[in-house]
Amino acid sequence: MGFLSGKKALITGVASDRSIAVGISEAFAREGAELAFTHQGDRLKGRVEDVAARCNSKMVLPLDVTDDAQIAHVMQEIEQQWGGIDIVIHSIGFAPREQLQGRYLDAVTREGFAISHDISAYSFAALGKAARPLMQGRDAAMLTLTYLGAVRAVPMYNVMGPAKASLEANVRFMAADLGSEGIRVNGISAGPIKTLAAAGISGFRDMLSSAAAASPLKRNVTIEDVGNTAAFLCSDLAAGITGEIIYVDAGYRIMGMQFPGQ
Ligand code: NAD
Ligand code: 0WE
Repeated sequence: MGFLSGKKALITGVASDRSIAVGISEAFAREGAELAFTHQGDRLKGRVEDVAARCNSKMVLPLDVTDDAQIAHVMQEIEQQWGGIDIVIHSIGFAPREQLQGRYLDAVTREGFAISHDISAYSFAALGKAARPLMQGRDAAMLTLTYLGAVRAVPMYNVMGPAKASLEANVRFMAADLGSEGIRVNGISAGPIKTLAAAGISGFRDMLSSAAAASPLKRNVTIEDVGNTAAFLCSDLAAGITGEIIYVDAGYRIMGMQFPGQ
C-alpha cells in the first residue's frame, strides 16, 4: 500500500508532459493518491486529460487563477465529487515574457510586477482561502514550487525573484495561519528543469549545464526528483514539517566556491 493511499489531491500546473506537476502526479499516483487536475484555458485541456488518464483520473477542471469565480467553481466540484480534499498542489508561475529579458530595472514595470505577483504568489493564498473549508479535520497539506531567485539575484529572472520571495513568505504566513487546523504548508525550491516555463528563456541550456557543474551531485534535477519529494512532503511521513522551503537542487544552493579539480 502506497504512503498516499486514501488521499485526494488537486494538481494545478500541468501544461505538457515535462511539467513539474506531471512528475508530482506520477509519484502521487504510484503512492496511491486519487487525483483531480486543472487546466489553464481550452488550449491545454486535451493535454491535461491525457496526463489525468495516465494517472487513472477523470476529474479535469478549468482554472485560470486570476479569476476568483473559476477558483470557487473548482472547489464546488471537489466538494460535490469528493466531499473534501487532503492535498493542494500549486505549480503555477507567470510573468509577461518581456519581464524575463535584460536588466531588472530596464525590464520591470508596474503592470509586469502586479501580474507576476498576482499569478505567481497571490494565487497560492487564493487557493488556500478557497480550499480551507474542504481541508478541515483531515491532516491536509498544501505545496507550492519556488526557485532560488527568491533569495539570490539570478540574471534575467528579474521580477520573478520578488514574486517568488512573496510566494515563500506566503508559505510561512499560510503555515502559521492554518497550523491550528492541522493543515501543513510547504514549498519545494527546484533547480532548473527544461519545461515549457523554461522554453524560450535565452541561454537556458547554459544555465542547466552550469548548475549541474556547480552542484555537489554534478547533475540537474528531474521532475521525478521533485515528484518524489512532493509525495513525501504531502504525506503523513512529513507530519512534523510545515512552513519550510525544501531545496531539490542537487545541492547547488549549499556551495560557496567550486572545489579545485571538481
Ligand atoms: P510549466 O510551464 O509546465 O508549468 C507552469 C504552469 O503555470 C502551466 O501549467 C501554466 O498553465 C500555469 N499557469 C500560468 N498562468 C496561469 C494562470 N493564470 N492560471 C492557472 N495556471 C497558470 O513549467 P514548470 O517548470 O513545471 O513550472 C511549474 C512551477 O515550478 C512554477 O511555479 C515555476 O516557477 C516553478 N519552478 C520551475 C523551475 C524550472 O526550472 N522549470 C524551477 C523551479 C521552480
Ligand atoms: O520560474 C521559472 C520560470 C517562470 C516563468 C517562465 C516564463 C516563460 C514564458 C514565468 N513566466 C514566464 N512567462 C513566459 O511568457 N523558472 C524557475 C525557470 C527559469 O526561468 C528563468 C530562469 C529559470 C531557472 C528565467 C531567467 C533566468 C533563469
